[in-house]
Amino acid sequence: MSVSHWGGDQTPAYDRAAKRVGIVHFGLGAFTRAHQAWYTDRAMALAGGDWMIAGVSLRSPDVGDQLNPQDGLYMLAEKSGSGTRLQQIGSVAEVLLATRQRASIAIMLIAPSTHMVTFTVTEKGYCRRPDGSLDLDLAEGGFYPLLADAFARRKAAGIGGLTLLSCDNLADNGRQLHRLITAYLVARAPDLVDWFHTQCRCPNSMVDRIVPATTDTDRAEAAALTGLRDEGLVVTEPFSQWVIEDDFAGPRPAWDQVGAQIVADVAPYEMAKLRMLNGAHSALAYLGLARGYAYVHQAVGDPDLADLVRRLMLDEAAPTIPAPPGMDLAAYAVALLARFANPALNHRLIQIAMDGSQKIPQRWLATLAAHQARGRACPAIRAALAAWLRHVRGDNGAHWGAVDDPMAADLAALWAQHGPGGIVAALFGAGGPLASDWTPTPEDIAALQPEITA
Ligand code: CS2
Repeated sequence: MSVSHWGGDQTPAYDRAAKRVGIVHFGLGAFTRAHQAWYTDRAMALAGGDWMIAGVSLRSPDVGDQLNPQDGLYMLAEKSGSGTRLQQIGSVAEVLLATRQRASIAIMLIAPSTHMVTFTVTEKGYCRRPDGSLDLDLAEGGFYPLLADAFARRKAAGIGGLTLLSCDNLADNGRQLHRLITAYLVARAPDLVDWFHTQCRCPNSMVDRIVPATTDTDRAEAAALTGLRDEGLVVTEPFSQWVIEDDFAGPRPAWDQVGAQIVADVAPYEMAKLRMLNGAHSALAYLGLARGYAYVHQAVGDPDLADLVRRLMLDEAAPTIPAPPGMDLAAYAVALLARFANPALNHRLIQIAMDGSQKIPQRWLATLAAHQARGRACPAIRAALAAWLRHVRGDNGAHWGAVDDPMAADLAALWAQHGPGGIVAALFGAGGPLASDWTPTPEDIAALQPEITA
């Protein structure tokens, strides 16, 4: 195995102490450390700028406990079959905890040098009700009040607006963020709505890098290679992609000089990524767990499942997607299968299976709806949907533990009430919590029936 060590030549090529925070990031988990922080680190090394990132954790002190004692520094391990490449990332300044450090967060958010607020709070972090509207009660415990407070102070002090960049796997993530913040302000601070609309921007973005949760084994391996114990270590694949809509309220890091694509329209990239990569991922998760696999590379190594996700991507998802400029969707599917097969990542299926109720609308239901409009069925997605229904019934629980989903209790109650004969209509039919543009037809229900009755 080849290893590039963490060493002198890998330390940040800029003076961290002299740089100011330019970005406040909500949800500085492993994904952002392997993605946005890595782009920002290289952008500062190449083109300069005050773009240090201050992370905000809303509830858990864990990330701050890992990174603050290390002065925000951590290692990124890119792993593939041919070896591990370790780099040190220097773009994180510190991590603040919302429940304890509200005043410091406010100072960060209103600093004139802060130009961007970025988000990886996961699908459920946007506090949407099943119908997509903002749940105001939940929103009070999320990022919304912190933003409203910052807007009020920036407005009063005549400081410019912010670029608010969602980096979560939601369809139209920027538009959704804009709509949800607007809803919060209308309810709680209507005098800020105009300021927000005129001073701030919420570009859409598509983010892509596979980042499994770091394990103690990963930390021990890295320590053996470097001689340094790194609590903030993140593990990822060599591939990464970031496509951002060219719609900023002010300056931004030179992300485009280090591989990010700044484009007029993100939608085709986002549809391809959500429906093909994430759609296949979720299918592998539920079908793979049911077959006793633990990792993505094992599931995609099963010829039946490989065939199923190939069909899901090429026959079902791809025809619903306008080809993104310069991207060939058939080649994209081949590349995705190779990424899933990466034997060094140990990407847990149970990690992907989490929060299915929040994920499947943009991953599967949008594709189902597009085909339904043309009178076509999607057998691969249907099989995946049946596997998800069995998963949330608790079929994998003996081995994998309780269902991890904000709707777990509602899903269990619906299963208990409706049973296999009624669950599909109860969930996806009119008025159901996952009702969407796709309405299951009697044929869909009949096709799903045998698989969920088992
Ligand atoms: C995965 C994603 O956990 C999941 O739901 O599908 O985190 C996936 O690995 C990333 O979106 C890849 O960019």
